[in-house]
Amino acid sequence: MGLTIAQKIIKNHLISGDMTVGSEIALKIDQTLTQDATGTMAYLEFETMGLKRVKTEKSVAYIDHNTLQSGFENADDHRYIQSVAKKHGIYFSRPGNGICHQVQLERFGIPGKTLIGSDSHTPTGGGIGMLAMGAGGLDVAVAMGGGAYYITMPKMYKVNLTGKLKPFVSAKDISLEILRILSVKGGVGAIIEWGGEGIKTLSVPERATITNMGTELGATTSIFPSDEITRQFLKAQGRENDYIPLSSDPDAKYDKIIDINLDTLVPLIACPHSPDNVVEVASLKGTKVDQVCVGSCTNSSLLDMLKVAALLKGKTVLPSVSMSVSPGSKQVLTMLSDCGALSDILASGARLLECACGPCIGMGFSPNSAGVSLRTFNRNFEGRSGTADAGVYLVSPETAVAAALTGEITDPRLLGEMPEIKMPEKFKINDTAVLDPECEEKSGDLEILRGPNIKPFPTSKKVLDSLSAEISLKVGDNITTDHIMPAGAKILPYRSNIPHLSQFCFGVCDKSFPERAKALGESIVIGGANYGQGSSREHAALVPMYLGVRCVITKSFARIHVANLINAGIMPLTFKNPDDYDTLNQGDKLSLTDIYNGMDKGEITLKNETNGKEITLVCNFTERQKAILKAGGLLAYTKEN
Ligand code: MIC
Ligand code: SF4
Repeated sequence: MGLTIAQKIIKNHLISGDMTVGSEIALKIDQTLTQDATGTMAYLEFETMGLKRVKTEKSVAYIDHNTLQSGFENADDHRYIQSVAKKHGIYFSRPGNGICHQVQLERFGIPGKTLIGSDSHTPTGGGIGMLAMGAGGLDVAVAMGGGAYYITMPKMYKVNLTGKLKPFVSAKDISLEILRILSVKGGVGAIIEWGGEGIKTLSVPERATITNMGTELGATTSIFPSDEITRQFLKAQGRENDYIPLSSDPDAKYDKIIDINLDTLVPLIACPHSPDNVVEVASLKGTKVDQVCVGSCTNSSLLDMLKVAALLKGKTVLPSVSMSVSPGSKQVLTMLSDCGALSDILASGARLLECACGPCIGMGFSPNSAGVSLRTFNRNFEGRSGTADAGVYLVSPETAVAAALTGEITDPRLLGEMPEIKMPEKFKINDTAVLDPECEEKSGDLEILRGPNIKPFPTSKKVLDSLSAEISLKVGDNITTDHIMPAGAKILPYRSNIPHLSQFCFGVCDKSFPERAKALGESIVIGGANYGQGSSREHAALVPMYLGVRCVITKSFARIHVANLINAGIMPLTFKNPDDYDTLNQGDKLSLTDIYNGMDKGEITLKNETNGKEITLVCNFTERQKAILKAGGLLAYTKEN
């Protein structure tokens, strides 16, 4: 039987397991990336393994999330990551060099290779034909140490594109269209391959916009073929030697096939507070807009920036709108500046922000009270912007400019003629902001620089044969990691300080949670469907673990989060009958008995001591996952083994 692109890469990297959908497979990982908000923890974990050098082909540590702060915390974290990188054979991308996914695509991504990153948007690399996946920091640490990365063998979906995008409709609208079709749960357990005649009209950065936002579908990853367009991109980056062609076999089998005709696609917009809350831009015509942000790992390529500059040229951003532009990398910013397009952006009144995540993760530029913010980003989860009552909408760069110029949500097709954008044949290459690690002989003498904000890694408890604990919190469907462990300017500097971070846990849902959980000592959290969607941040598991959460029971989980829970020694269980969710309330006392036997059978019985009801919970743990839980988390398990 023929293979899909992803199946071919998996086959080439398979360490153990068989490629039957739903079974656990172990993959060899060629490249890793970390960013600073998850990196400190990942490198602390790597250090506990006691290895001299990383064992990957290339590992890169980026500083892009938490680049500007007051206080020593950030500077200390950056110095720590820089010193670990130098000592252990990791490349270090300095703050200001750009957003990890954009820089990885430009400078390091290689078709056919595997990449895992401690950031959920690592699938951006699928735009260049990589099998690129987001993972928790501990899984990345293990991969850096040469260990395998374990995933559940995904189903294969195919999206066939036909036709060609009309002016003012762009790759972002394709991302929003697939979210409209599949929803934020629709990609769970699947890899999405993009194909069809229509992909020949999409450049690598446009493909990367689509694979980047595939994360919002809950997909394991998304991938494009590596073709002539990929070769051209690598050539323009001075890396033609990294090119290999890659396509699916004509008789490859897919579990689902979706067709999208680019000719008929129109500008789309995702409304608050979910990326799949998608409608046509025209249907919101006239909604007043306060803020417009262009950038993030979704839409910060040179092509995106040149479009924005061309549309803003000779025009003025309305006084009622505050507009920011953050180019994705130093390469993008330099080229934008050299060709004069940056002046067009600045002359329009838009503000230039650093080449970093910035407002996307609530690092400044929060909207005004109850403000409407149109962003070219990938997530509009409640509270993520830093303004609790803001309404964040996700749009293309074209729709962003239309709002900046008119002060309201406006179909960008009303802007007139789309200016022609000419992309350069060669990108400007200057890798001075990527620091090489020290050679192996000299690295032994290097000191690791640790500041006082870096607290020891919290230790978890072993899962025992029985558990009696109270429900400390009950939440609904689609709880994101931004609900569980918020980010933003006030909290991000403490990513390496779990005790401090714990004060903010579940802050979006219930500010009294941390105190209550601490007072209970041990507790259980109840969730709805798709619990833990969004970020790869293992802090959304480590912090609840620190607060004594021993078990999370939900209708279903998001992929990376469930792995993070197991790695942290927290037992993730699901309801056999989802209606049982309604019978549980905060404060109920629950007991789980005969857990070990239950793990083997795949079902554990829960008794609600408060109302006397018995409920069946499902667990499909692999032997490895059972052993990790019984050991008290992946670090303890790794040490034991
Ligand atoms: C995000 O977009 O939510 C982040 C911030 O990039 C996270 C990583 C993190 O929480 O540090 C992600 O997507 O994994
Ligand atoms: Fe950074 Fe936003 Fe991309 Fe996350 S989604 S990596 S915060 S730009």
